Amino acid sequence: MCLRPGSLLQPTFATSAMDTPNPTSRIQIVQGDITKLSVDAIVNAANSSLLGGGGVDGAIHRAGGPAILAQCRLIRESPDYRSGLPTGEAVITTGGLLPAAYVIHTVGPVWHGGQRSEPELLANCYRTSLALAAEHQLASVAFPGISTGVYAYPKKEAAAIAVREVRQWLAEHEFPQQVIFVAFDTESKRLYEQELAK
Ligand code: AR6
Repeated sequence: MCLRPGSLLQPTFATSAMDTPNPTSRIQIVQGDITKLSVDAIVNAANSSLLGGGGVDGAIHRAGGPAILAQCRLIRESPDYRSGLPTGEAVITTGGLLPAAYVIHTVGPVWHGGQRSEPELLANCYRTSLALAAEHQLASVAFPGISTGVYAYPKKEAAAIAVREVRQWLAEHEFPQQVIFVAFDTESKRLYEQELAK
């Protein structure tokens, strides 16, 4: 499914979580700008400062307005996050002016060749984000390719981890009911499709 510029994605929920034994039926792939998605939460590939940056982080803060940054600043003031959000963890804020109600901010690993626990840390991003979505009983959550831009994680390996973790989560949990992988380019879309076909 492609998103036209300016269009909003309205995922359809043809089935409920409880009558879909196959978790793959609760996963969708779309190509486009994640900030346009009308879902319960979009996930942000943030940095540990939580104070914004480039890539999808910049796009989310631009489109969502200052309410998101204000809540990120409050989170940073809490004792747990004084020195930033650790890699692999996740926090939730309002979606501000976005069509999405919430933004789940997670910090992916910087790719250093794969020997610095990058796969485990990336898997943690998906699990902690999904856990927050479940805690808030969110029906639909959209993920960008965490770490696959500025942080240089190889896209194929990242897609494999993303699909594996989401499938496993959905097989064991009712929430979120629907997960959307958002590919920013056709290459990423193809990689998600290949992984989902396995
Ligand atoms: N919608 C969907 N996907 C997007 C969008 C968008 N609007 N924009 C970019 N992508 P990146 P990272 C894709 O660099 O690698 C920031 O400065 C992009 O093509 O945004 O985790 C943060 O503040 C890529 O596949 O995140 C951190 O400092 C994916 O989103 C750092 O970058 C992630 O690319 C995080 O780096």
